[in-house]
Amino acid sequence: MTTIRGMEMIFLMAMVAALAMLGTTTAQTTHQVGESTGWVVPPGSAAAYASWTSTKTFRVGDILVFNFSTGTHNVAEVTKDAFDNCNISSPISVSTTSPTTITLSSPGDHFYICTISDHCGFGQKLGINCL
Ligand SMILES: *[C@@H]1O[C@H](CO)[C@@H](O)[C@H](O)[C@H]1NC(C)=O
Ligand SMILES: *[C@@H]1O[C@H](CO)[C@@H](O)[C@H](O)[C@H]1NC(C)=O
Ligand SMILES: [Cu+2]
Repeated sequence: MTTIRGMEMIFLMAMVAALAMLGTTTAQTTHQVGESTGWVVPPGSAAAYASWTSTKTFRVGDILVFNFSTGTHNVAEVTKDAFDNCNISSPISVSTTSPTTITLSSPGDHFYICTISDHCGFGQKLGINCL
């Protein structure tokens, strides 16, 4: 009996350790923005990226990959106001090289637009909420 109890105890401790590891290990997801379409002036609907984000869950530590033709588009992080109005005058940051990889480092809303021509106005804009 004592042997079985001992085995049970070791098994339980191993289970507890495994669960503790699951709890603290944050799985990092890489999101290809727009999937195979990439980061473009969305064909068809300006709601394309909103539709894409609605199928995703974004967490701190996740990575966004914006794939585009360098020189044709860029990735600017902007404020909500700039996002809503497609105001390209003072982005928080701009990346001009594809692919642009952004690691989500804080929870909350994050907004990205393309500042070239009127691409944002035609729907090249991505707003996400990060958990
Ligand atoms: C990235 O975009 C370029 C230019 O549009 C395209 O040729 C390439 O296939 C894309 N790569 C991926 C992994 O989607
Ligand atoms: C665009 O943003 C800048 C900086 O925040 C602001 O000064 C300007 O008034 C905005 N332009 C429009 C058209 O909203
Ligand atoms: Cu663009």
